[in-house]
Amino acid sequence: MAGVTLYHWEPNANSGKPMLALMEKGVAFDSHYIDMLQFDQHRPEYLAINPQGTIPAMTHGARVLVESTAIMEYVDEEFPGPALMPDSARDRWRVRWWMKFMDQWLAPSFSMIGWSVFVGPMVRRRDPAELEAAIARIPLPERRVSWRKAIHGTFSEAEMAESQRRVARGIELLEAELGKREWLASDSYSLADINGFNLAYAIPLSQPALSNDEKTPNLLRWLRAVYARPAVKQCWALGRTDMVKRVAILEQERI
Ligand SMILES: N[C@@H](CCC(=O)N[C@@H](CS)C(=O)NCC(=O)O)C(=O)O
Repeated sequence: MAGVTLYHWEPNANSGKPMLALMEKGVAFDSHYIDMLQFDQHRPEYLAINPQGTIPAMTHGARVLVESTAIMEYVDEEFPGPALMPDSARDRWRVRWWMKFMDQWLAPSFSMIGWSVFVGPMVRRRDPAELEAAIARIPLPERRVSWRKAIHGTFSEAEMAESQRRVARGIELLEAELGKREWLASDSYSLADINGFNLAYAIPLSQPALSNDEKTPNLLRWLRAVYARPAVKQCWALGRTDMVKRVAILEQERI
């Protein structure tokens, strides 16, 4: 059988999606940790796999796959193991609706806050000339802009306010949806839950005024239920940064 190699950073956002999907399916894979904070994703060895210089990427035999959500769908269809898409067309539509909403509208706002609160401060202390050289090696021009803003702390107030607005709205929508059923998009655990958890696992810690057991009981119930899954524990155990270790908040009985 052709081997699977996953190039990923932490179990967080886009990298965590295929990591967790593979683990839920029980697919063995070679894990290549790409240290985003050391700009490994822009080194020639990795650009030979994904010329865009973004993570994650997966190889399956001679196939090279990029785009985290599309990789998850590939993993679900290509390998045996528990189905991660529901049976009915309506529920599959709902899974895809949520994944599109998160990937396109909500995740970029979480990501801007994450870059400004964690990623920027983690790399900012380094030698400015070294950082400029690292930025110059980034293949996508729009990513050069984001990295500069993260490093220099120059996301505008309006940009940050819009991100915070979207995060608040996202929390409301998740809470309402999770009041309707056990899992996010259907009565069975699906790719929408994997996608959503990667975005939302630290919400009670990062947005304590908006999300806690009193204000968002359904969201908290769901976060704890996802975190209780063996594959999720196995996946988050691979986390190396303090950012990802925030998942431990879900071990508290009351938040
Ligand atoms: N749409 C892509 C986005 C990938 C992406 O932006 N990944 C981030 C990490 S979550 C990244 O590579 N950031 C590092 C960089 O842009 O240099 C996907 O879903 O795979």
